[in-house]
Amino acid sequence: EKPGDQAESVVEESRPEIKQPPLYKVVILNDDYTPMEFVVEVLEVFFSMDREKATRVMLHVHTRGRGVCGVFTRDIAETKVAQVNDYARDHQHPLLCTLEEA
Ligand code: TYC
Repeated sequence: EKPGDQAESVVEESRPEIKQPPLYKVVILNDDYTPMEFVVEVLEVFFSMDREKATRVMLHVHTRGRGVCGVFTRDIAETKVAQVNDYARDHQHPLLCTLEEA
């Protein structure tokens, strides 16, 4: 063994690992009682939608029963769901948000 052989034998091209974290959809559900205006406000405040998009998503949920508010990593999705559900409860509205694998 020549000097340097051992060190050389363990040198490998390092391939940067690109690990994509699993993503989760935050889904908002329709109900008969939550005011449309409240849902629009929730979409604006918690999902940074402008009024036009928030209104479109709210009407989609109203007519189709459910709709995607956004796609996030697990921690962010869980936080959004908790924030929306807490905010709705605080205002005595039955609005519900859930999390789903993307
Ligand atoms: N269906 C409700 C109403 O008629 C409005 C609504 C829309 C409620 C979307 C929840 O996620 C929802 N007032």
